[in-house]
Amino acid sequence: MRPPHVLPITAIAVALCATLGCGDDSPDNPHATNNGATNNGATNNATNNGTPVNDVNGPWSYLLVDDYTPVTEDNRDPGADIDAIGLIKASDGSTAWVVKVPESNVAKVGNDHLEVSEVIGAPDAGCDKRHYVAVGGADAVNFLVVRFGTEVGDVTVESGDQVAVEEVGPLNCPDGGFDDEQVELALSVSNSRQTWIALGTWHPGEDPVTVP
Ligand SMILES: [Ca+2]
Ligand SMILES: [Ca+2]
Repeated sequence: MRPPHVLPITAIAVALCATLGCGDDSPDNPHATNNGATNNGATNNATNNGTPVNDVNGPWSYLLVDDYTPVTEDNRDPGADIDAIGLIKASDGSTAWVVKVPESNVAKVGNDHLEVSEVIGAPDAGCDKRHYVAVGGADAVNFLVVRFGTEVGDVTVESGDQVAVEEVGPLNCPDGGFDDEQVELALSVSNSRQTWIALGTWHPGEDPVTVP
């Protein structure tokens, strides 16, 4: 069974800790580390280079996109095919795009679109069938951790903002676009990248996910 590696901030997380191996920063599952011992409700004691950070309350620096898409066989674009991710700011309606992908795990075998930097910037895939990353789907723990920004600097995720994933599957192109899996993504935010706060799931065609 796929581990529930993004957990709400509850006592359940403490109980699950022993099972999930909290504190294990192994590359293939780096975000499965909800360290219950450090989640004291409103006062979150997770640290980043020794500096206390607060994961429970925003603003948050990082967005985690977990790919739960069931993958079909012989697929050269396994899982979600993400062109871009926009952060629509509640403050002024502007959109910040991804500027960094500090952490990821993307399916490598048989994947024609495994370059994670393709998610950086405004949408540019169009009908070209390129300039996106095929994350890999639910066959493994496949994910992207991203930061948003503008030419001015980094932009944080705040309550009321909306996260808009640009997924290229159902493109309306002259050749009919291309078939895609039943894409499902789970979105979470964090500052420490050790504890993740779940925002909810998103499927193509749905409205952007609003940050609570
Ligand atoms: Ca796909
Ligand atoms: Ca792109």
